[in-house]
Amino acid sequence: MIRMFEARLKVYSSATTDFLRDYMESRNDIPQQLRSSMLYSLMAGGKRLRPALCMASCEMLGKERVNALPFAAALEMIHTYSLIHDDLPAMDNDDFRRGKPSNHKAFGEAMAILAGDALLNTAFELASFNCKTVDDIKAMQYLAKAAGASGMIAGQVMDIDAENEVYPSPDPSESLVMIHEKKTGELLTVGIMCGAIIAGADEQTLTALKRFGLKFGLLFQITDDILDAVGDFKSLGKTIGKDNATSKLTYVSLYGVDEARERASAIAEDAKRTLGELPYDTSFFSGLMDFTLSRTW
Ligand code: GRG
Repeated sequence: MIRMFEARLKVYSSATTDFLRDYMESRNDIPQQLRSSMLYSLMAGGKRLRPALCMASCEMLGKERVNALPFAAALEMIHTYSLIHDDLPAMDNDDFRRGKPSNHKAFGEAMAILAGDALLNTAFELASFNCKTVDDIKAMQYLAKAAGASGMIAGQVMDIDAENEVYPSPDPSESLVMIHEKKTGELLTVGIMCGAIIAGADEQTLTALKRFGLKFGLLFQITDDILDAVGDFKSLGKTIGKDNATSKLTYVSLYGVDEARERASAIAEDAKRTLGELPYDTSFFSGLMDFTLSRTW
């Protein structure tokens, strides 16, 4: 299952990288230094998971992945913007990302802020100019909401509050789920939903995909917490051990590595059960669960 998943991830990843490179090369209206800074982070590697989820759900519902490709690339632009801003000294203050100096280390803080802003806006230019159907417009609305002030950015705000021990719930485990769902889960989930929307999914399918996506988002962030504790810089391409150094509330700080792993496995099983409700070939997404549980990057 993992091999099949990895082979398909590679196909989606190359399609995304080629599309992003061609698109950015065509945008010679963007000032050269800004375009270099945007391209630096877009081309620094990364798993391309969000675009893969989008194209895979589009294919799962029977439409060719090319229909979801501009949208998938837009998702990767938004994700890349979030990483650039997350690494800034005012946020997580990270010097490395995707195995390279983070954007502000390579281009300076001002250009990194602007490259993030530009990627966010360019994502919506790209997605909106490729809207051909009412479903495409619906997908864009979902994307704007998930990435926005009540979605991923709200999650980042909760995360910053948590550093000052201000939590969204008196129950730490509930707080963790709330922060993870917003900060990480929303964008991953909307990737899955948008591919399906573009392929004409009905509301029942979208509801099931949303439930699956949020479970997957939580699983993904738990494994991110575990990798921060036991992963290595070479595989991950970013500084590790930061959560412990900053006494951050994570699955590892709350439960320890072993229990965090057990919880991750239980969530993966639960997410697979949700997939079982869908009358489609969900093998890519079951493979995603196994890949996430054993991932090292
Ligand atoms: C608006 C100023 C301003 C900042 C926004 C929204 C935001 C900052 C940050 C988003 C929060 C964030 C970065 C969440 C982390 C999610 C996560 C686990 C990222 C790593 O994703 P991977 O492993 O990365 O898919 P690759 O490099 O493989 O793409």
